[in-house]
Amino acid sequence: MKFLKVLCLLVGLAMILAVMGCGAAPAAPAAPAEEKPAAEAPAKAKKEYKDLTVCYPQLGAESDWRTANSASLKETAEKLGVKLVFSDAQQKQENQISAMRACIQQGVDVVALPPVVEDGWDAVLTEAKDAGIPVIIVDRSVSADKSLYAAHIGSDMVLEGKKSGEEMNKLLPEGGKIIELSGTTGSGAAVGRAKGFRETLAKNIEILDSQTGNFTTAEGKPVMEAFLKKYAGEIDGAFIHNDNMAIGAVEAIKAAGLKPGDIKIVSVDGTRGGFQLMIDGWVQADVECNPLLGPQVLEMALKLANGEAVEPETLTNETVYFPDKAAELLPSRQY
Ligand code: GYE
Repeated sequence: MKFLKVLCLLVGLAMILAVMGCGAAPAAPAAPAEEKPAAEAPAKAKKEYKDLTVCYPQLGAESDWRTANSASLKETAEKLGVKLVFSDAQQKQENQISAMRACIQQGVDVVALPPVVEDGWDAVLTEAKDAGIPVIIVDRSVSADKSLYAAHIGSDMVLEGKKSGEEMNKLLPEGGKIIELSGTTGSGAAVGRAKGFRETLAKNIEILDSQTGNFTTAEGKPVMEAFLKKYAGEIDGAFIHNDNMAIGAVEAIKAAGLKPGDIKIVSVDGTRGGFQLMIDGWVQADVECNPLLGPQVLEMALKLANGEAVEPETLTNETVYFPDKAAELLPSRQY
């Protein structure tokens, strides 16, 4: 049976070839490509920045960090001549997913995704992979399997949390009670910072409460107000996951009649706003988180578009800033 099928196929093929041969233009010379040795075949042209379309479905505009991050991508793309497909998901994962799907449909070369939360990316990452579009995870992490994306570029959020814990220990050497104003629930930044913080926090420091302020000044303020009411006179320190929430929290602390230093604050990002809070005495340590990722992301995007190998994990080098140098450094801060 099998033999018969194969035979039929071969006969069919022979007939097709015969018909093609008869129909061909009589004097047509054999295609030159056929005679060329394989080595001389023209190599596929390497893409340059000007040929590159990169999708950046930004997660939102919740903070000064985010504004600086968006600006870094846009400015770098403009400078290099890369076409950037930019959108703002307003901190909603479903918006980011739709934006990414539109980019896949459009056939962009690379997607660079700053994920608002860690979970729930498997489906769309698989769609990108099936479409042959490499994805760079930028800034926060995802929980999806590493085979679904090409690389991650961003900060070590757990390390930032650890540094924050160490600073809190130094600020409260006798121990004390603190509250945590956390970032967006389920985001790699909030999860990592909370984890690292708890790993280094001294045993004599108690975390009274932890609530999210969604990384915004507007939401940080009422959360701090509620803490101040609930734990009146009890709060020695505050770990605040970003400078924008710290700005809101300080407004609440001021309104409650407290003075700079009454509540020791460790914040994260190192934005100009955070530096100003240090200058004014409200924040005692600001753990740097660098948003200026545009150059690294677009350099990697070009490599990926050309099928080159890239580092699977690129972590940003970061420091901790203190009030003593804040006034001197503020003018040179880029965000
Ligand atoms: O710390 C915060 C922003 O994911 C590292 O998101 C980022 C964080 C940053 O809203 O300000």
